[in-house]
Amino acid sequence: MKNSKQLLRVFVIFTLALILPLSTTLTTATAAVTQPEADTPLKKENLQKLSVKSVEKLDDGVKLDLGTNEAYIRVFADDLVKISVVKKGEKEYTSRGIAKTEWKTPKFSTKDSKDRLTLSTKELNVTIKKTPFGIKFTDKKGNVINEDYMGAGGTSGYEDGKPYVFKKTDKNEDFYGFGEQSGLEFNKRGKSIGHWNTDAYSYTKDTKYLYTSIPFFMGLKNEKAYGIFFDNTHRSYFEMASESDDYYYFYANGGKLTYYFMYGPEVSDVLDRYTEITGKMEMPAEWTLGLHQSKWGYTADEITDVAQTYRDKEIPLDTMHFDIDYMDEYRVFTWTQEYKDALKKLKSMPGFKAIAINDPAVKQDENYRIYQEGTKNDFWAKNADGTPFIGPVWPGDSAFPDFSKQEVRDWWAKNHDVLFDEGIDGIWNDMNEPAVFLDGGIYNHTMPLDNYFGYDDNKIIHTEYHNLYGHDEAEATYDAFKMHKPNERPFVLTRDMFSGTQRFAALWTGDNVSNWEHLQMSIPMNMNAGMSGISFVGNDIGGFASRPDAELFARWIQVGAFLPFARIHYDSDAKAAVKQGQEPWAFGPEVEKISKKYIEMRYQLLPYLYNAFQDSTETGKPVQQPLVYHFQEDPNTYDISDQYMFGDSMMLAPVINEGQTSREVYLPEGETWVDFNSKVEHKGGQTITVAAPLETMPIFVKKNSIIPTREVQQYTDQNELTNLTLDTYVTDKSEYTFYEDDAKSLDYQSGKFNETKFTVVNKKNEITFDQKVLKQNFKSDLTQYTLKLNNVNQPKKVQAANHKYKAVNTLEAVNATKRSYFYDTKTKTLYVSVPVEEKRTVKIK
Ligand code: MIG
Repeated sequence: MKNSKQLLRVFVIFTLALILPLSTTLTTATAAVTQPEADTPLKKENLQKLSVKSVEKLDDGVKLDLGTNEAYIRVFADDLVKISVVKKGEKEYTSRGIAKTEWKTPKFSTKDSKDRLTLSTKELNVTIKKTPFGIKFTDKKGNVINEDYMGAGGTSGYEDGKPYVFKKTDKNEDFYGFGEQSGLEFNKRGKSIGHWNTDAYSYTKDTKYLYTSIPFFMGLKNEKAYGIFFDNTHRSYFEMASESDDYYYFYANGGKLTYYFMYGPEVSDVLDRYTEITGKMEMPAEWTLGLHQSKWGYTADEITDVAQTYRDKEIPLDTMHFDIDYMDEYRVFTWTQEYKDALKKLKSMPGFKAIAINDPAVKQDENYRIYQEGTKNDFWAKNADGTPFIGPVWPGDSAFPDFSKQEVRDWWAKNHDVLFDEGIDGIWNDMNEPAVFLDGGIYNHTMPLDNYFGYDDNKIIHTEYHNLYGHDEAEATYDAFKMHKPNERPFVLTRDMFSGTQRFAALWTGDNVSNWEHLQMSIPMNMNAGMSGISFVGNDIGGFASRPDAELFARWIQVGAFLPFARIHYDSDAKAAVKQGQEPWAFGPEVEKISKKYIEMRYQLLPYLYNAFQDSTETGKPVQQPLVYHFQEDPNTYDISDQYMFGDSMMLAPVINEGQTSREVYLPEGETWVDFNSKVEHKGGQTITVAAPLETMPIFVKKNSIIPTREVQQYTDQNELTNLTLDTYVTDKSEYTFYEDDAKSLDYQSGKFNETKFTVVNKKNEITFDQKVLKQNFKSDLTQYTLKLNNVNQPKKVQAANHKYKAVNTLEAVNATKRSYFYDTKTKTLYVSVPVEEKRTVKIK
């Protein structure tokens, strides 16, 4: 044993010696992407041939005797069933990704015949074919939503310990979801997808294993959607009609066969259910929706200088990030004095928040408190022989906390006072795959597969735990806020996720690259994250590895300003071939102006963005939405990878190709679309070409929308929100329910929020505006709504009951004059200032 440890040590040192110089001298373009060991294909000739021997009725479903195995089919809701196939006598399984385990079983009936057994709810029939065993889901009209594939020899079961399921594929069936995935296509039909959380520095469109594992997807056929969540934390594989057009299948390297089947038919219903099972995100603090700036390797002075430059140039910014440079030789939960001072200085400047990175690896150093405590308390992940696993990461040889243990999570949470006490507002969890700087052999950039977590009498082998490591670290970090900042909304940013991590953390998509392909890839990647319950997602703006040129940065900041999570972040200078900053002003005055314009737009749209997040907390709706989320009746939207909805009303069609100054845009059917820049209106159901010079990103607003906006601020809570502008595009009727709370505390959870519904109706010769208070439990500072009506004719009069509104000549005058209006003849825009207390209908004739 001693020998092997020594060997390991030699290996570690040797490998470190190899890796460290390489990573600092190689340019990013030539560095190979780390990937795990080779895939382990399913042996299709060895599939189990199961059949139902007998049926036992349960309160919430049925238990089937399959001979060597048993199946449980549990009805959790009219459109939700949990399927488990286990070895005889084994229990069903629920991973730590699951948020809800108690379901109120709805009424259902069972019909048992010789060949089949059918469970029926109000929305779904689940028919089980007995020989061979197979499951079919149909709607109440008898349409097949999804069914097991019988042609492979076995539909579901185990092959050499690998749980698998085969499903029939319809020729019209498309697939979305799977969390963070590489590739330029949004639609994942035809793809081989794998889940094994991997530190994939400088990945490409063809890299199979990225940082997260979200074994959930949605199938869409004949305009109807269903979802399947394979609740298995082992390395998993999804062959989505990649081998044959007739079937798809999924399997894992171990664990149990457990999946949840949910029926829409709306895409939005599926996502709502999936995020009910795995948890919805909580309301983010508003400051987290502002712009973030970050670089690996900012000196202490640079952090405050960059922040000050933002203010000097009047480019809005909320947050500076502290990368690993702030720690004392990369010891977690420590500081070097100069960065501590920089933080203090930053926090004394108006409106700045700070986020600190935190890595899981704890430096092996007998004189370091965290290492001492973890060692004394047996808190580390272990080698197969029971000794603590030690592997090199940034601090050198390190131990890895075993986050599967509650006591370790509590301890980890507790130590965050070291960061919070100095003024840190949010935590950024990196390297939590967990990444280890040992490649090849038994390592593949992480721990050996036979490492274990948990307790000696209840071991969780690394193969099972790997994909959950970051999830549990995120929970521990989330708990740190509960412990130290009990009435603040936590902000955890993580690189690693499993299904359900969205309830603790936001996701950034790791070490992307400053090239056009990555800008392109970021869009389908975020849309699929959104289709997997991860609404709070963003990519390093400008790209992390390597450096962008001016044009790429300009295009990237246009996209970046509308990311759910908007952070500019870039790699240390040591790894870049050229000296190039990635602050908005680093590319000269033209790009600075473009950056400022789009960042200001984000800040103007803050009420709209904040409300989109609020929506997500209730429905799981993405913030960056694929078109199919809204337009599933329009098959032209199914494969669109370069356009998306930002919230419910704005469609973005960014330019993502070098040298391009115009582009084609598909306008979904059934709507009228207003070009946000020119105000020209277009009918939906057609593709148009729009001009897009470098300073312009094409944006379209769906007609019959209201977009709440506000004044530009330098940071999100610079001013009280007193005047809300309702940017309105109305053909016949626009409605919007505006949510408002204190934007930072947890008081909203006890009902301290307001909801006001605005209705704008456009009749023949009259436009009316109504506001209706739905909920009022928060002390708002709002005094005025500025109703901004786009593309309307000049009114003769504006009146609410006996209040006559006064015509004024400028926008400033509208804002300064109670009950007034201004018509801009040039742009055909009408501004009406409506006091919040106006309870009568405002009539515009
Ligand atoms: O091994 O902390 O993805 O955002 O700047 C690299 C340094 C470690 C990887 C993260 C990146 C971060 C960097 N980290």
